[in-house]
Amino acid sequence: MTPQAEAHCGINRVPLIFSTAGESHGKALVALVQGLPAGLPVSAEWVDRELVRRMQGYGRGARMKIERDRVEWLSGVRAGETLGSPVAMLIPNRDWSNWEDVMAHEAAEPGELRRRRVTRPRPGHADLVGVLKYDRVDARDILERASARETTARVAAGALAKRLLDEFGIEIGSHVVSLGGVRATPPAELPVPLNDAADRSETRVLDPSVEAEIVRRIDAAKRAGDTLGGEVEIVARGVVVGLGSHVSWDRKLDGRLAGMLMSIPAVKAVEIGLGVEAARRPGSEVHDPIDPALGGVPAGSHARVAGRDHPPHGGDLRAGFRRRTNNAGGLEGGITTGEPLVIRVAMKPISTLMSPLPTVDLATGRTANAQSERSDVTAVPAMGVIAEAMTALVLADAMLEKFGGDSLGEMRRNFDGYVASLGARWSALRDEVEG
Ligand code: EPS
Repeated sequence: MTPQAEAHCGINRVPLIFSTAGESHGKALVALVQGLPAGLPVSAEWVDRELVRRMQGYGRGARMKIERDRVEWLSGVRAGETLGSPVAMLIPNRDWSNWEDVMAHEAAEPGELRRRRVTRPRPGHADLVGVLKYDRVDARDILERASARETTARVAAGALAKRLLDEFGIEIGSHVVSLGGVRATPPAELPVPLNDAADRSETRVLDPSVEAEIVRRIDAAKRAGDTLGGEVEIVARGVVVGLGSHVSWDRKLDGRLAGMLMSIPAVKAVEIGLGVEAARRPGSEVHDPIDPALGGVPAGSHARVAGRDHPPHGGDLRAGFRRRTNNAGGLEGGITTGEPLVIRVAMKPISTLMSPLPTVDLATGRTANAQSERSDVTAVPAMGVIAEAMTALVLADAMLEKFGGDSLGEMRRNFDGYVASLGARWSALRDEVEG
């Protein structure tokens, strides 16, 4: 839910709301998405493709061999199109059959729940703070929901947001820029579509020269019972100028993106454009000169999505008001510039260590080694897929905020009208210069 989702004069004015439910070893995960326009073509195949991408990556644990994440529609879709009503999706947990007794919703004997109790909280996980806050004796009551398994439902919701953005020529992709301390050097011009290239590698780096070293470090961390973090870059191309707003703090798109991305489990930092480096350089080396000589670029020319050769709409996303560089990462004043959005997200190493760190045993009060649950050595490649989903949800929300519409057709008319007006403004300026 976006910040402006709060009651507005008693009227719910939120464009896009999404929520998730489900425990890691519960029966299923659920994603609920409200606010999509009617008439958006959707398919389970489209959602499943994203779910499968989230399960990939070198360094994942045994759970990913058990699951075959697939979505089941519960509501809001008919004959392959959204109805404008809430879309509910279910993703069953195959592992549930191994956990039915431990995770039983009701227990004839409370003792049944004593199996697989977690009393030695893992430093870095929500275990200890969760049991203190929620007054539980078993940290399983916390970790089942804190588990990154929940991100499956986020990716399902994000897939619908991506589908909407795809209609407007927006392509969102990601690639790993560092893992386990090994830094990749991606090509200066990123491939289009980005994910076709990144998904070819099981580390999702766009630099073959470092792949073997990353794999070596993951293998070494596994042997040592350790875990690894890393950074991912998310790029959204084909975004029109003017999403988000400077008028109120809660409508600034950079704040909305950072908040949503920071909510991904284990994410500790988000950078936009130059990010932290911008703080170290003078303004003349940071801000992007605006250059009318660069002229206009047809909408959709950055994005060749869903196999389409032609953008689904005409016009100019930036109306010629282009920048020579993109240090701003596509955002000025909390508003999109029409240049690609470029965001980097940093993930700490997963907090379940097979060679565990010291902790307190909540049953005895004594020092003990933290509990080791089955987990991943690293999930940085998967985090990129999750970050794409979160970015898509923010952008879809911002598109709906600007262009509204109960149906996709109405939204498209509003969008086309805006893009045409940008183009007309640019043409009038050119006439002035030339005539
Ligand atoms: C995950 C499922 C989990 C973990 C991982 C992500 O499955 P299980 O706990 O059964 O092994 O592999 O969760 C965590 C990293 C965590 O810290 O909780 C998934 O589906 O992504």
